[in-house]
Amino acid sequence: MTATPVIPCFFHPKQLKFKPKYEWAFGEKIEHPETTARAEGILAALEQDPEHFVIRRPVEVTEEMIHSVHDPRLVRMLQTAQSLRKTDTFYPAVFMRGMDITPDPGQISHAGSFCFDSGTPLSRETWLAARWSASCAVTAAMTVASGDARIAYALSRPPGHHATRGLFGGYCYLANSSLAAQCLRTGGARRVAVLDIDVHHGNGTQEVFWDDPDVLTISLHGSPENFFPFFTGFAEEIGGGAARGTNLNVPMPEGTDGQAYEMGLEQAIARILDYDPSFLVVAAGVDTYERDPMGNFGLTTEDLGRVGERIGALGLPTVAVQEGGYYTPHIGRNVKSLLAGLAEGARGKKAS
Ligand code: OKP
Ligand code: ZN
Repeated sequence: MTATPVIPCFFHPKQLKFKPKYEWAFGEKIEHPETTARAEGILAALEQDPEHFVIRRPVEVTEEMIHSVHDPRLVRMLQTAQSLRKTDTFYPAVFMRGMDITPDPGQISHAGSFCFDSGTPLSRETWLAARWSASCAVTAAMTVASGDARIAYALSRPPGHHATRGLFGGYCYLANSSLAAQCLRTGGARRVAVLDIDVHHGNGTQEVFWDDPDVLTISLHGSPENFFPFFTGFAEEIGGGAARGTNLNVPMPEGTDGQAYEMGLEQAIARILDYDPSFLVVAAGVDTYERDPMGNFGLTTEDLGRVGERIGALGLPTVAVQEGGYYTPHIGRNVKSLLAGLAEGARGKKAS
C-alpha cells in the first residue's frame, strides 16, 4: 500500500496580525467570529501530521495579480486603512447610494462605498493579513500549475469568496479563490472550475467570473432565502453572455445533512465532468460542520472526509483554498478530514 503524497500547505504568520474586534448580532455585541484561533487551530492540526502535510511560506502576491481580479480602488481603500491608529477598528457605517457621488478610496469615511456589509471591519493590519492570505492562494495555485504537487492547500485567512471585484464584505477583503483560479488561467490553463463548498454562497467568485466562459463556478450552500448573503446564490443565476451556463448554484435547506448534501455534490461533480477543466479550485469552507457556530448544515467530520474523497476522485490537479469554518475545538480535524479525503480520492481508493 503506497502512502498518499504529502500536501503542501501555505500559511504566513502575518495573517494573524489582523484581529477584527466584534460584530453586532441582533443588537448584541459579540466577539467577531473570524478569529485568529480558527487559523491557529487548523495550523496546529496540520503540523501534528507531518506524514501528510508540510507547512510552507507563500510567495508575496503581486499587485498586478491582485488587479487581475480586483478594482484598484478597492485595493486603495484597504491600503488607506493602514493609516488608522493602532487601536482603531473602523466599521463602515455610511452606505450612500443613488446620488451623484464619487467615493474617494483615500478617505476612510468613504469605506462604505467599497463594502457591502457592516460586519466586516478595517484596521491598520487588514491589508497586511489579506495580502498574505491571498498570497497563500496564489502560491498554492502556482505550486499545482508547475506540477510540483497534484494537490496544494492555502490556509487563507481572512477568507475571500464574498469579496467582489470592487467590494469587501462577509469577512472577506480579497477574493482568494478567484485569484487562485485567475493565476491558473494566466499560467495557461484552458479551463478552470471553482467548486465552493463553504456553507455560504460564494457571491464574489460568481461575480468575478460571471461573464467568463473559461471559468466554471459552482457553489453549494444554505438557501439565501434565509441565510447570508441573502441576495445571491439562487439556482436561477447561471452566468451572463457567452458564459451562460458556467455558473451553478445549488442552494440547500437548513439542516442539510451528509446524505442530503451528497445529492447536491453529485450535481456539481456531473457538471465539472461535463465541463472538463484542466484544474480545480476548491473554495474549502468547513462551516457545513454540524457544530459550526455560523453554519446551518449538519455535516460530521466523517462527512467532510467523504466530500473530499468524492471531489478528489475527479482526478484533477486541485488547489484547496480555506474559506469559512468558525471556531470549535474540531476545526483542525475537520480541515484535515477534508484534505485527507481529497488525497484518498485522488489516489483512486473508492469511497465506501
Ligand atoms: C463568511 B464565510 C452574523 C451575520 C453573518 C456574515 C457571515 C460571513 C461568512 N451576525 N455575517 O462565507 O464563512
Ligand atoms: Zn462561510
